[in-house]
Amino acid sequence: MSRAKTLKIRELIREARHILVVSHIRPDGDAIGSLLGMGLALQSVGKDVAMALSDGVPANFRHLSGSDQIIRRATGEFNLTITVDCADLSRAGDILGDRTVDLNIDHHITNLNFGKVNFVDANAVATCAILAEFLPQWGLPISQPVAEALLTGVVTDTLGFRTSNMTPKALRIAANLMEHGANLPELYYQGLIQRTYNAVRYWGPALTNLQKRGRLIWTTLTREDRDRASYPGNDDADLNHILSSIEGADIAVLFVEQKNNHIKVSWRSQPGYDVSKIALKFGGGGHPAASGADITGSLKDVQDQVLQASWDAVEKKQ
Ligand SMILES: [Mn+2]
Repeated sequence: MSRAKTLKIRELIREARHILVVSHIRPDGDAIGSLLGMGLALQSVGKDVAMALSDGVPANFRHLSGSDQIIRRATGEFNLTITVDCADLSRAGDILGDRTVDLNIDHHITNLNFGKVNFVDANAVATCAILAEFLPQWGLPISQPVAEALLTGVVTDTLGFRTSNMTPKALRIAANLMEHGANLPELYYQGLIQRTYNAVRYWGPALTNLQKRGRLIWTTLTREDRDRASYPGNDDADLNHILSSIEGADIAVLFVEQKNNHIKVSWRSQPGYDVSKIALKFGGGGHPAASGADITGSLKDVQDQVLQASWDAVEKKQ
């Protein structure tokens, strides 16, 4: 990043008094970590900071200090508006309203550069990794709570340092955050390993009914499964991580039944496939290795169509 941009950001921060920091809907560890890392660092130099997430903080990140300050709606006037980990404005939900974004900090290659100043590094493993590297240069210290927030984002976005974009630099950044007091084993456990009893019970029927045809595997999570397990969300409770660990499965498809005749479908694939192309056919999108779509129709119809398209992709490769 250029020296001029670093100085510009330093100046923006120095001159602002009331600052709004925002991250994305359906927040993950990097969204919450970068929001808290930026927000708490700004507070520590005397700024008046509002940290906002349209969907609030999920239960599994409420151990992070400062998470109780995160609000869902931003009211009042701000001199500086910052987004973190948002590739486009719609990702912020309805928080921004007609506010313009002064500073856009992100690591998504698809970032639309919607800020007045854009600090986007697609080689960074997480937005938290960018902050860990640059906060000190912007005049913001890395306290222990800031280090804990940032390490959470680095650990979760890399699935525990094992995504294909991992670099020696990312490990050095993590080591530096540990030196600032972040407890890696604890944050790793809370961000990636720990699950609720109900979430694992919810997986039960889907694992029992797991199906396989050649190198394609699939299963379904129904509304009834959720009710029986008293699982509060409408997502897959990370069952995808288990499906993508199965040997010999090139493409894994998971159907999650929703209300009103909607089925959430997600694909995970081994290298050499691009499941975003399949997702795109059904109005969805994503990455080559991980994609999703929200499809209207009965479970049976959606399964028939999606499995046919997914089977075609597996067969084409063979
Ligand atoms: Mn991220």
